[in-house]
Amino acid sequence: MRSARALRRCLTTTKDWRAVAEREAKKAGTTLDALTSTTKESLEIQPCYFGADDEAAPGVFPYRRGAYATMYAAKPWTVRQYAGFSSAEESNAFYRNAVREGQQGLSVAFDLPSHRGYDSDHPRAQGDVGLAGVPVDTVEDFRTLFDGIDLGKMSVSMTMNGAVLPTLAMFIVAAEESGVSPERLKGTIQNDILKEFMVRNTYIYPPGPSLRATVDIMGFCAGHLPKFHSLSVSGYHMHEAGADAATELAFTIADGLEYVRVAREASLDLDAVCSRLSFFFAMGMDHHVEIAKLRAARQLWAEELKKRHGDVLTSEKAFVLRTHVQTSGYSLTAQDPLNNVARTALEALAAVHGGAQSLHTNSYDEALALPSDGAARVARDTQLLLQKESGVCRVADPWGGSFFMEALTDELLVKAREILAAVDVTGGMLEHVQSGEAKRRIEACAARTQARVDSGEDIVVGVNDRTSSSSDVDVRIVDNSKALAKQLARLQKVRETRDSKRCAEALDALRRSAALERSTASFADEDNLVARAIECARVRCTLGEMSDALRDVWGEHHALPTAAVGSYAAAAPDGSLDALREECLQFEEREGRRPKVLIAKVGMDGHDRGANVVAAGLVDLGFEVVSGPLFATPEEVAAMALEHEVHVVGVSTMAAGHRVLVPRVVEALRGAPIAVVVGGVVPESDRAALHAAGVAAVFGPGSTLPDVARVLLKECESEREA
Ligand code: 2CP
Repeated sequence: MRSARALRRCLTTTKDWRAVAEREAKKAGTTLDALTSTTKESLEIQPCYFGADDEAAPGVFPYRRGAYATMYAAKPWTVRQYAGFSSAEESNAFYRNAVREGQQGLSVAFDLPSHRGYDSDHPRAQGDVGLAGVPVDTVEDFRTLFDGIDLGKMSVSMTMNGAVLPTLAMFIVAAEESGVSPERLKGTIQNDILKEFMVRNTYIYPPGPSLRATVDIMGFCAGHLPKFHSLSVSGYHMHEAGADAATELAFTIADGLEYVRVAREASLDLDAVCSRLSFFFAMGMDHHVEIAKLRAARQLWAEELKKRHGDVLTSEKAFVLRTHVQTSGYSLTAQDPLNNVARTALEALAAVHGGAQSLHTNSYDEALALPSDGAARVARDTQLLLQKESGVCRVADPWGGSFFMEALTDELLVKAREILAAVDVTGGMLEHVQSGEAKRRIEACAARTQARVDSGEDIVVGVNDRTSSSSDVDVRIVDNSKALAKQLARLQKVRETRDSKRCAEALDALRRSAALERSTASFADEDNLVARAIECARVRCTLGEMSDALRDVWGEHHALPTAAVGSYAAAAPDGSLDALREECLQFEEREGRRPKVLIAKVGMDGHDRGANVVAAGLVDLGFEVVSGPLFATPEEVAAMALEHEVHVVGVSTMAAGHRVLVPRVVEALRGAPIAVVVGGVVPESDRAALHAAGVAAVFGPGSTLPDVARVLLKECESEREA
């Protein structure tokens, strides 16, 4: 029976909820009463349900049940598909069409050279321009990208971390030149550099100065762009790199807390900063765990923020974790790709039941190539049918009060708090990242997961539960040469028509401000790095020039490859690796050395989960493995292979650069007794050309480590005999 105290609390909460819900309904242009809906059966559905003893309510601290009291009943989540490819013109046409067909927010994917701060005419950029996103060199590219789109109305998310200062500056200037002042801009910049050092790898500068750029952006946005989210604290990439839900949850919240800590140290207005912090999580296939993850994330964030900064935070909005969600790319399979439609729908449903504010649904062909138009349409429509056909928008937190879901949420909270406490012990997330501890934990998770899939303990339908499958779908092939020619011509024109003296002065000022020892984070500070980058963008300095100016002062970050040696073998069933280990031993006895492989990343593609898992697993089997650095040129890869006298080079490629870059690796090794194999996202239609260029084998997503190892051993053997 309920105690009088519990009843009082319950009533208090419901009253709190009602007040917030009425406010929200008014903001959404309706009334709370109007949010009660009726089914075909004349059943009445209220916007929220409460248990008798239930203290928790959506829209009320600690927000476990939702960021908003009325959730989707008053305003559905934003359908926000991440896209960008080839050129600003083509991406603009794609966006305009998507908006016409029901997309509600934009999310820009930049190409890899832009991420790493290279103009499209930089020698290192060749092979990657316009492939995994749109190239942006100057303000003119931004003007073209958003042509015909009202930036005062449309919210725009930009996934950028490395070259974040030039990108934000060029966006602001392009908007100004189209008549939209900064205070009207709505949207988000990812600007989450900590996770780049852990998993995503599109950093440019060392952690210290990178974090300084982050804080200057937080400060600048808090003062000048009040509707714009200055940071999207991202767990997504941790999930994709193999982190389990508790690790993704804890590390993401820890990253967020680190940003708030440095913002406080810089004396920024914490209410303004926290009210426009946003988050970004992945949704994988473990349905209930993923729903619980978002519920736990909101509660953990609100409670930790209160504990650490409750003495200065006064705005309610500051405590609310609002999040974008993307369905998992890692869960998609190259085998039977149409099955991915079902996977994505299930993951999207988890995001919605978990209470996401904004959602990207992946295309079914993404394990094969960049999304085709048809696959992108199915992905977007998956969200539209959830919003418009399924009835999921009627009620907030439909899982609230479920014995199972509440217990799962509590258990995840306990696990995440344990991880958070361990991070605190090491001195916070910056320390945890710099020591490599965070990356090691995620890589160990990834190796264990791979071993469970390879052994069949975890089933992936179409991959390890049957012997035959198909990958027969048409995929998008971006013609890099056309995109490059167009881009280079526009860049050249800007360089020829601008005032070079003013450019040099603006770049000097940027350099001087970057060299200052003191904080420049305040929006009122003329040395604020966003303000300086805006001056550069106005006079048409390029993204590469601004990035180079900062490189001059801050230097570059070079990560050492890591491999979670032992994790794969520890998770593999007893005895399952014995035969392969024996073959490696026999090779060593014959040759006097172990089979030796260079695992290489080439071009601007920083996705290293697969490369790291393979490298660590091969060591567990008895190979000698050299892990190459990220972002190597084909010629650097070849030189490293020769220097280390490997038998085989395994090139890992995830971002479509393989068509140009891999043949260059083969060419640079011509005449040497070294085979080249490729692993990653390689469309079926590209395989023949790779084989014709001299590639010995191609491994797509879903290849098991033992299968890869067997082929590598064979190649080591034939190179030895050659
Ligand atoms: C929302 N609103 C409501 C309600 N719900 N008003 C009344 N009743 C409700 N029930 C209001 C909000 O208060 C807000 O107004 C406005 O509607 C918009 O809502 P929101 O919740 O702020 O949604 P949003 O504008 O879509 O913003 C969502 C996020 C934002 C998460 C806060 O940061 C975002 O869109 N992030 C997207 C990040 C992204 O696209 N990342 C791409 C990653 P006010 O503004 O007046 O308060 S690409 C990934 C790849 C893989 C990569 O990284 O490599």
